[in-house]
Amino acid sequence: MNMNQETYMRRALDLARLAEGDTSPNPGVGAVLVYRDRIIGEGFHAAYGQPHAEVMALRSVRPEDQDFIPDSTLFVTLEPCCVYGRTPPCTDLIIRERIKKVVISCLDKSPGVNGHGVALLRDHGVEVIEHILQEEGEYQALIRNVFVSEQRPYVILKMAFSKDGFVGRAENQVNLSNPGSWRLVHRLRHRVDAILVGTGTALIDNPQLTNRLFWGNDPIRIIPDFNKKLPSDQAFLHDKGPTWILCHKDPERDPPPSQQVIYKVIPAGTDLPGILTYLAKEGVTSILIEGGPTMILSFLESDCWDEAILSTTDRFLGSGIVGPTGWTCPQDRIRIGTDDFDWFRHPRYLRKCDPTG
Ligand code: AOF
Ligand code: ZN
Repeated sequence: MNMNQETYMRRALDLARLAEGDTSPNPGVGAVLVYRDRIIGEGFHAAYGQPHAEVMALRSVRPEDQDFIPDSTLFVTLEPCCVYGRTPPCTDLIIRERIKKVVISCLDKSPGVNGHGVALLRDHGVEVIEHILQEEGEYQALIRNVFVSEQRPYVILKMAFSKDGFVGRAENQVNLSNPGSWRLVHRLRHRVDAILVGTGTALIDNPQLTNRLFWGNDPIRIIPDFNKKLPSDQAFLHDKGPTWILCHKDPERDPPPSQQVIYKVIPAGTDLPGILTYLAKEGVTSILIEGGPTMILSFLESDCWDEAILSTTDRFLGSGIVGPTGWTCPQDRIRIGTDDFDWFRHPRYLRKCDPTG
């Protein structure tokens, strides 16, 4: 592996991450233009509908470096697009600028791209090097690639455990994380399009489910309420954020309590994968499942998840609802004050996992 290629791709990945949560339904993408071991341009896709990373990188080149563009190498975290979306194809730009070498991390599985961007560049004599920091690049593009190739949202499970393995009490709300951790949770909320909780959690916690401690948008709150359990004074039915209530066809249902609340009718008997397919059709590319345990368990049992973030606080509850067990091989662990956060990826994404290691 060429170390320089990795170094520049790492920079491109850093740039891509700057717009985390802002680019949906696009992935975050970064690009770096290098002439003789010197970065002469860099950029990232900042928001959906805004110019792509390649465009931003080329726009950033100073006048005195413009002549070097054709002899530079363009590092992009994702295969350049070759289709007209909200913006023109980046492959056209690369060919027009006569750039001879492009290095990418992974493919864009979007319809019409998925290898065609690479092929088109090669057909025009551009040398394309693939798979540089592929694992990191694939993770960066994963929400987009799962959404377009599996027609379902990317699913992140989030749960908080007490030190003795409980996730809460059936009858009342218990806070199982410290204020420092809340910010991380709000950052997660910013990362996704939507957040889903069961009616049990909604009733016990009466949560707001907004992103108040991190910048950026609020996710859509989604609550499956097939048995009409939600009282109309629920907090999230009355603030300014968007809320979707999933229900079966019910002509007697009261009108939505506010303009931001939308009823989404799902046929009775639709299973969890079917609900996810429905949400993808409604444009939801990623969803954070914040509980409660029954909801999380149903995602685990249906094998409908991609990532799980579990926090464990130093508090003992002594009794309560036992959380799902059997989590081994966290991919990462961070500590925020008294809370440990373990980050798991679904085994399908892991090369190997040694529970004893
Ligand atoms: C790139 N560079 O920075 C991004 C790409 O609707 P549009 O115009 O934003 O285009 C959507 C397509 O571009 C789709 O295939 C998406 O995955 C890709 N995103 N591609 O070359 C970028 N953000
Ligand atoms: Zn593009």
